[in-house]
Amino acid sequence: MTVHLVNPSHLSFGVGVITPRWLFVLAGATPSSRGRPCITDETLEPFDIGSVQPGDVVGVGIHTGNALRGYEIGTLASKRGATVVFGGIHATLYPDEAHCLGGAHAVVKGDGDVVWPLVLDDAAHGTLKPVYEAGRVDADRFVAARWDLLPEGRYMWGSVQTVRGCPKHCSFCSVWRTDGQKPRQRRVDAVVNEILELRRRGFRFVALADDNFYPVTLADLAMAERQRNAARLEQLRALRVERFELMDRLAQLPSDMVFFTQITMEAAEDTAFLDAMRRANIKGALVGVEAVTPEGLKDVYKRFNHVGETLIARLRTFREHGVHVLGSFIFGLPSDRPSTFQATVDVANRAELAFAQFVMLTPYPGTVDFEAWEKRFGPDAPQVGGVPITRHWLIPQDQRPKVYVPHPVMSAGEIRARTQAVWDEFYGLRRIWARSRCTPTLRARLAFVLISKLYRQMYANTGIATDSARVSRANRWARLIARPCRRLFMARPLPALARTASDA
Ligand code: B12
Ligand code: SF4
Repeated sequence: MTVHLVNPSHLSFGVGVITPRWLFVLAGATPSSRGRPCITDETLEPFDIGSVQPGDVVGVGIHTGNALRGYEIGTLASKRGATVVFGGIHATLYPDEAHCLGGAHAVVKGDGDVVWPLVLDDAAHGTLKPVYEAGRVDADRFVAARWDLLPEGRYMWGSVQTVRGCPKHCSFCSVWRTDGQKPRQRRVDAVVNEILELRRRGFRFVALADDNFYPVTLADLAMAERQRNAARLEQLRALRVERFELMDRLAQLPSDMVFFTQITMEAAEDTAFLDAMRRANIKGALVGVEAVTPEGLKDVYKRFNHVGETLIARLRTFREHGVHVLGSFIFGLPSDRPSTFQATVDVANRAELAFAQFVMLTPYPGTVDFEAWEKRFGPDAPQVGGVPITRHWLIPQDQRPKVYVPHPVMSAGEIRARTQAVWDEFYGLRRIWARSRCTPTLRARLAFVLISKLYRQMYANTGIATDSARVSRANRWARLIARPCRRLFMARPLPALARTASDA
């Protein structure tokens, strides 16, 4: 019995930016008695269905965007006599879909770390259950990724998770509902060991694939103090101390390491935290700015963010403390107006962001926005090829409309065109070249330019463009520049690096 693990994608670029972590974690959770798992990441190349034999187990992990391709793989694998198991956020939210459309024999809801060996046992004994309620696993039971199974020369960044869950409750995000609002922080040693293993293999760029790297804010601490809630205060302080411990350990790793993470803007008020990030070589962070107006922030339940000059000052604080920002903005919020687009790109430029992404408000399942959007249609949602658009992920890729929350004054077409224009302006060559000054050498500046262009092609054109010629042009472009880009990220492997910093 061979265990196959497949990350579905309808587009393959040959080279991937970030390692899809779940593949290597599930491989780590596969007992050695089940042999060496075969890993396929279809963002590199399509899955070879011919490699599946009767009696094999095929594990497919899906998020909403790749669910349909996942169902295609599951159905084909099932026809070849394999046992098919689905997992991932989308399967957690819609387990029945995987059964009806994906040939699933079983679906794992929640974290796969602990339940996976059990599923494989049940598959071997013919006692598989249709659904496994795996829930949220405690941080000390998170399984380490098996980086020894990484295909050679394919990825630019490794990915290591340090915390799951986020205490916030943004309306467009499902994380706080699925991963929970209680931060589950991994042991420092476990995190460091994985990073060391990646560095040994020549990875010096590592994404800390966390929902929110800053789960305890100064405001949280102040509130617990005001409420004289000693137990809560102690708990929050312990979490904060652990964050600093982790960053102290990261600071002791080889000095060429570069980390990137996701964080809320509140971290700008905590300069001790930012300084620890800088020492730890966490050189960049995605910050969810989302909106530049108070109304927009209210729309997304993110009133803890700032607007106006304070917003610009907060974003600059990151940079002043050595953390470059990838600002994330959402367009299409009910309060957005045509003028919001230029106002947003002006903020992005004035705040001296290194990178920015401009996404259109998309109703993702499991979010507050999705529920409201689905409810508006009731049973009469418009259909494409017999599929209601409230199940847009089931519409074949070439006919799938880009679904966005309807807007009171702008059509989806107008929002899309204005969003593209913002990408074009922010990623114009002259602007990128000016931004590249944030890097120390000419070589690094050239790398910055190449990466900016790659990011723009991979993200904007394949993500928000509806014109298929533009999408396939962007795909070809991305394929072309992805390989030379990858080389810029790699370092000399250090096979002799000690196992943990404390072994050194
Ligand atoms: C890191 C990350 C990224 C990174 C890296 C992606 C990569 N290559 O891995 C980047 C920044 C590139 C990214 C991009 C995007 N992301 Co993202 N990302 C994440 C994040 C924060 C962590 C994912 C991760 O690595 N987790 C660690 C692994 C170990 O956990 P896991 O994937 O959940 O897997 C566990 C279980 O789900 C389960 N499991 C998973 N698969 C399987 C399979 C089987 C067989 C079994 C048994 C179990 C199982 O077991 C695993 C171990 O416990 C998640 C948030 C989250 N909490 O999931 C969002 C998240 C997955 N992203 C999301 C989105 C929307 C996107 C984008 C579409 C954003 C955008 N607007 O463009 C793009 C799409 C990219 C793409 N085409 O894949 C959404 C997905 C929502 C949805 N319903 O699909 C999430 C949930 C965040 C959110 N705000 O809601 N993302
Ligand atoms: S968008 Fe970010 S801050 Fe908001 S709930 Fe999701 S992970 Fe947390």
